[in-house]
Amino acid sequence: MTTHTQIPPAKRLLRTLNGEALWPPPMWLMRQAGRFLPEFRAMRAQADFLTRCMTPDIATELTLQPIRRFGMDGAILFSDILILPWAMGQSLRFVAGTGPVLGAIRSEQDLNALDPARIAEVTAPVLETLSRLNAILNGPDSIGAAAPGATTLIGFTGSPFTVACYMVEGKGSREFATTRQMAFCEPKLFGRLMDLLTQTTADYLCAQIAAGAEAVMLFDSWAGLLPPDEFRRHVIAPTRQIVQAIKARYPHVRVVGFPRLGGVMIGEYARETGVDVVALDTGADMRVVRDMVPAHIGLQGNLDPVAVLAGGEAMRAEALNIREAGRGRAHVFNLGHGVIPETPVEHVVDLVRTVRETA
Ligand code: 1CP
Repeated sequence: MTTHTQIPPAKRLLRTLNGEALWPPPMWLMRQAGRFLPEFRAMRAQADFLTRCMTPDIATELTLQPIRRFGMDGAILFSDILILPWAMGQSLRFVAGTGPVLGAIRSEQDLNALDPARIAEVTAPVLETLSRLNAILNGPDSIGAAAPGATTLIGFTGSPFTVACYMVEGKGSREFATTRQMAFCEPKLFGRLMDLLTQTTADYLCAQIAAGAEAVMLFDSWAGLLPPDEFRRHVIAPTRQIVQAIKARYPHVRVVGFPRLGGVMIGEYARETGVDVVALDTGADMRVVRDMVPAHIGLQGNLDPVAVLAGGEAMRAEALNIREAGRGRAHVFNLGHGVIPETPVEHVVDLVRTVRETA
């Protein structure tokens, strides 16, 4: 266990991930590096999405944009959960208006064509981006609104189940029925895919930590599609394996898990996976969840992104309500899902001011 004295006092997010209950809570927003920022949209024309992820100059700049503007406590790497399957050789394109399109994995043959040995080489630019970001964020200079050394660098991947959803379906979906049917009807094939993802995800997160990520987050955006036993098999078990693999090598590094739409399974997820912080989706009532999650585990979340789109008094009231619900706990203020692209920047400015006001 890392003692708190090793963490610079200014790194409020990292202190919270290590279990301290700070007031006001540190904050960052899922998808904070994104289309709602004019400076992000200005850089979109320069290169397509994958190129932006794979070019350290661009990915570093895009990661820092929300830090400069808002002084967020966390900087999340500009990347995507689908970089990992792409790095193993699965075809991937991002189509404007449609989202990601992948060459779907449906057979042993498709699975055998993936090559995990490529990951280290293909993701080298991502790791380079992380090491540059670590040097900048921990360097002597302020980053716009953020004081020197105050921002925590967050690496991430998708969780195996959520990444498998995109790999099998070949695109986004509301139900991921093809994927879940494969899990039921072809458990061997699906199990092999899940094992491959569990191993490569753990390795990739360890590589991100070695490169400079100060904490990591596992996005399981589609966890809530699964019935309880499948949730245990495809969400809890692989997450536990990944957390164990990380902790075996980096015992001090904190892991945030986001079992989106996990509902009543959140308590079991918190107790069984070993994550240090559970990120809550919009529908999870923090006043209920705080009693389901053991007290030593932190909470992250969970303002409705639509409240930030709406702005004004309704947003401020709901933000303060959530801040209050986390009082006395290690709580990272965040949204319940990503920032909506149409969100006015001034609403985010107002949100940051509201969460940080002391009362
Ligand atoms: O510019 C563009 O049009 C590309 C849009 C975009 C961006 C900015 C995509 C495509 N991904 C990202 C960045 C991204 N994705 C980050 C970066 C850091 C940040 O948060 O600011 C992160 C953490 C993600 C994670 C991600 N990608 C998730 C998990 C979180 C969530 O939103 O549930 C998922 C499901 C994806 C897949 C993905 N990538 C992109 C899109 C549009 C999608 C969703 C596809 C779908 O299901 O319809």
